[in-house]
Amino acid sequence: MKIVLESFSLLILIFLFIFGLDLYRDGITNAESQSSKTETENIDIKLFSFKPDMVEIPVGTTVVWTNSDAIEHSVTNGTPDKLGGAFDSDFFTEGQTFTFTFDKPGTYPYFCKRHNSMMGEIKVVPAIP
Ligand SMILES: [Cu+2]
Repeated sequence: MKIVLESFSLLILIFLFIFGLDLYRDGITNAESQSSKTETENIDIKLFSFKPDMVEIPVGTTVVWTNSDAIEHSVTNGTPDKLGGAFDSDFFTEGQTFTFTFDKPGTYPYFCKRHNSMMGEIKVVPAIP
């Protein structure tokens, strides 16, 4: 009888341990996915292109461009024919970043002033309550 009771309590302990661990993991995953979606968006500049080149973000998001090319690029709002004027990083080089926070919904095309074939677009949508 004693052995049966002991194995039973051991089973409960194992069950609680596994279940508790899962809840703990879920909590961490949720916190991570929320913060990365609502606060910052990272764009890599590599091999003369913006990766990803099309991004949709909720209003208030900060976008961080990181130059991974050993050459200077810019992140300039608008198109080579018509500047947008909302942001312009000017030239920055390998390892440097440019950061901009989008406070107004809208579509923001951008390009590199030195390599006009480099183009991207930020679509800013109203925040989801
Ligand atoms: Cu460039």
